[in-house]
Amino acid sequence: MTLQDRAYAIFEEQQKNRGIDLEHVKKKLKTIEVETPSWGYGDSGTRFKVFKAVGVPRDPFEKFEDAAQVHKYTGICPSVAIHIPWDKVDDYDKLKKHADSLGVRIGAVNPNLFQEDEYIFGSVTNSNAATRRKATDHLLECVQIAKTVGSDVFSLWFADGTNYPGQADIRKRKAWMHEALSEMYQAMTPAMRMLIEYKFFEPAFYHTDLADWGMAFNLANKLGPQAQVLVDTGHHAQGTNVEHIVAYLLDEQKLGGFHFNSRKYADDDLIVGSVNPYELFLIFYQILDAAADSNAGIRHTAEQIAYMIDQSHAIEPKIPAMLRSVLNVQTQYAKALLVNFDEVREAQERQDVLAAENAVRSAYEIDVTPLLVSLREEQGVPADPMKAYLQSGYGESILARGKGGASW
Ligand code: PSV
Ligand code: MN
Ligand code: MN
Repeated sequence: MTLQDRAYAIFEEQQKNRGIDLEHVKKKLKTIEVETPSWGYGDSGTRFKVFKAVGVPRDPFEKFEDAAQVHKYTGICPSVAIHIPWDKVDDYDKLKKHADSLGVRIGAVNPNLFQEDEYIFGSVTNSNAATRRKATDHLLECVQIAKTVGSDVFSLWFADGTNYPGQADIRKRKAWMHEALSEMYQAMTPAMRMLIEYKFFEPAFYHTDLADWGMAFNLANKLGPQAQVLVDTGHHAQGTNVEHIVAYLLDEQKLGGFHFNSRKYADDDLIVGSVNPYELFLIFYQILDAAADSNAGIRHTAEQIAYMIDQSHAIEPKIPAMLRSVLNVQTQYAKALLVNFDEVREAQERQDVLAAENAVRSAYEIDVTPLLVSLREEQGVPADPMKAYLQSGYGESILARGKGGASW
């Protein structure tokens, strides 16, 4: 018996004693998929400078090659989000085939409405009708691209907002946002979903057109069932109870997906789980709770969640940083699966505050290494994905690409 076999046998017995069936836990762990973003493999930086690294992909095809490495070593990242026009290619079918050949697929399509001079005062909310038309046409172009590459998810984030009181008509902009998204909604196939992201500030500092989950939720409700809210974990004010938002949106069957990342102060881009792993655990606790709801619609919403990473690393080597992120997500998901929900509910019914809190927290405190190693053995991926990647030589081989790769 190897050390791991012994560790797993003890782990299994401990969990059995806690009332947890590890076969069920493993089954759930085998179904989670975490999408990585194409822009996470390119050069990145801050508002002040884009740092140029050696070995960064020079085009979307190479971004997919790097993303395929993350899938190869973790087994849970079979899709890659694209950002248009950052990932604009002449032949999307060729990109799709390239992804297929690497064992991955194209995931969410992210329209980019913040990089052109014309969008300085907004894109779909610009008071200039021609600019709004151009922005809306870009959304429609993205629907066409999604049809070509076989993707059925859109992640929509708008940099639209204003910097000063009186700068623009907030209510008109609200109507224009709705108008543009309605046009896009109409163009979608029935299988497609539009995930609407919100962010409370930056780049606008006075008002942001979609500033919080309530605005995204209201808009999604008006648009229809194929529109849902995307929770980017980095887009909240300090102290926001993100897991509460998650539970609320799940209950309303309007939670569409996540952009995972961490932040200590303002926006995003720190490795998910690096700053507050307990928050990530508590998000999964809410999701798993909803996944067992008696309401089939809520269960379905929980099952359909698109888990995506939204990080572009500036000071870290990009592929290992993405591996770290994915592994952090998997670890917290595994821990949340160890919550004994009956125990929580019984304590809630008794209004035993400490027992209820303990039932949740105690799962978080468990070291899930033996479980994950056993899972990876079953999935045919390395027990230590990070170590295996670092020893693979891939990181060295891509240095031949030189400097000057794609940004974001
Ligand atoms: C900007 O805040 C941002 O990080 C949003 O979260 C988007 O999802 C992402 O960029 C890609 O456009
Ligand atoms: Mn995001
Ligand atoms: Mn962001």
